[in-house]
Formats: sequence, C-alpha cells, structure tokens
Amino acid sequence: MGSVYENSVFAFSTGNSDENDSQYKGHFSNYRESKREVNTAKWTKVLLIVFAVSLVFALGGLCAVRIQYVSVSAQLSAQETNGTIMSRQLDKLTANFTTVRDHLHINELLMKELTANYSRVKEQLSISEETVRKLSRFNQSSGCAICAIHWTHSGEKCYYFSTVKMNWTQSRDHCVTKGGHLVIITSQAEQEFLTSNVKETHWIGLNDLDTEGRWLWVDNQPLSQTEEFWMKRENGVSEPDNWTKQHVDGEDCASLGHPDGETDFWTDAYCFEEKRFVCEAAAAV
Ligand SMILES: [Ca+2]
Ligand SMILES: [Ca+2]
Repeated sequence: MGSVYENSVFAFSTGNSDENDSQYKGHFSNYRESKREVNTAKWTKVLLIVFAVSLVFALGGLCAVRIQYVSVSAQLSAQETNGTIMSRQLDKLTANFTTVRDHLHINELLMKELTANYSRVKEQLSISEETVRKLSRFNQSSGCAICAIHWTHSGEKCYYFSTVKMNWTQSRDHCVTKGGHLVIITSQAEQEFLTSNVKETHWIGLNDLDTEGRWLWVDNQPLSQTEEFWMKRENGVSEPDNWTKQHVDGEDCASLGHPDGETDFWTDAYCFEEKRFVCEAAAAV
C-alpha cells in the first residue's frame, strides 16, 4: 500500500497535467480499491472477533443454562425423593393411625363390657350384702347363727359339747385346736343354756391351779368379777371344797355338775380326771 501511494505522488509531481491527471485518477482509483479491500478485511476481522466473542458468550450461556438445568434437575430429584419418603411415612402414619383407632375401638368395647360386668357384679354384691343382712337378722331373731359344724349357737356364741373324755388340760388344749377355748360362763342365761344341754359332768374353763382358792377363767379373768354357780349343799359342805381324800393336791379344776349326775351347778374336781368338756367360740353373724 505504501509503494502505491509513493508511485501516485511521484506521478503527481513529475507528469504533465492531462496525463498526470489520468494517471492520478487511475492511481487514485487503485488506491480507493485497495483501501476498500483493507477496510473490508478490517471489518471482516472485527465481525469475526465479534462473532467469536458472541460465540464464546453463547457457549458460556449454554454452559450456565446446562449447569442450572442440572442443578434444578438435582433439586427436583431430591424433592421427588423427599416426596416419596414423606409419602411412605404418611402411609405408615395412616396405617398406625388405623391400628391405633382399631385398638381404641377394641378397648372401648372391652371397657363397655367391663363396665357392664362391673355393674352386674355390683348388683350381685348388693344382693349378696342384702341377703347377708337378712340372714343376720334372721339368725339374730331365730337363734340361728353361723357356727361350725357340730357347734351349737346361743346368744353371740357357738358351743361345742364334746363326745369324748379328756383331763382338764387336754380339754383346754383341744378347744384351742378347734378354734375356741373352754367355756367361760358369764351369765345366768348362759349357765341355764349349758345345764340344759348336758346330761353328765363337763369341764369348764375355770381353775385355781396357780393359787389355791383364787379361781381364774382360761382368759385369766378372775371369777370374782363374774357370777358364780357353785353347788351349795344343805349340810354346809359346798363347792369348791378342794377335796383331798383321793389326792393330796386337792381339786383345782371346775366342772359343770359332778359324777353323781347333777349338772345344775359347779363343783371343783381333780384336774387329772377325764370328763367331757364344753368349748365356746364367737359366733359369726
Ligand atoms: Ca383347789
Ligand atoms: Ca370338790
């Protein structure tokens, strides 16, 4: 391009006017053509550069879009997974809820049944209590009572009249094994009840084994605090007489009646003698 310009200047400075003008125009035309080519190449480069830059940005944008797409896809996948897990958990919760609801329903039915049973039992218990009250009233009014078999009721006590004979100590212990003790007579009515039920002498729960003349019941209550029903004879020899003709220790145990057959009063007798005996126990009313 520089040599063309120099040739044009040289032609402009050395030729005549027409020829020079013609040459000048030719050179100028060539110059313009060359300049146009140069400009075209420049613009082509610029366009290529712009195109390349645009292409780079476009590729960058595509990459960004791709990255964004992958990220969003991953998030969607994660959310889908979470949704699946939550759906399963919801299914489990629903199943558990159904199970609990079924159990509650069963418990409700059981509760209703238990309540009904409780009402029936309560009603039956009320009937039983009323029956017991009626039976108790009947027992008290009729003289019957809840006594063990072979025991006889009177007042608030049950009495056992033995069919075997034992000494006083054995009799005392035997009554204890049967759930009672040798009889303790505390009233005229009780004395009359006993004498009307025996036909021979029986041991009762009274003795002066510890101290002669100091009579104690088997519960250690002194006789002095209760009524006495000792036999009194017209000849002045009354009971207790602590008779010693058959044994030097005398008589230390009390019996209802004596071997001769009288049973209305008490006598003292030898404790080693074998007699029938009377036990007593509280009546269950
Ligand atoms: Ca005595
Ligand atoms: Ca005597």
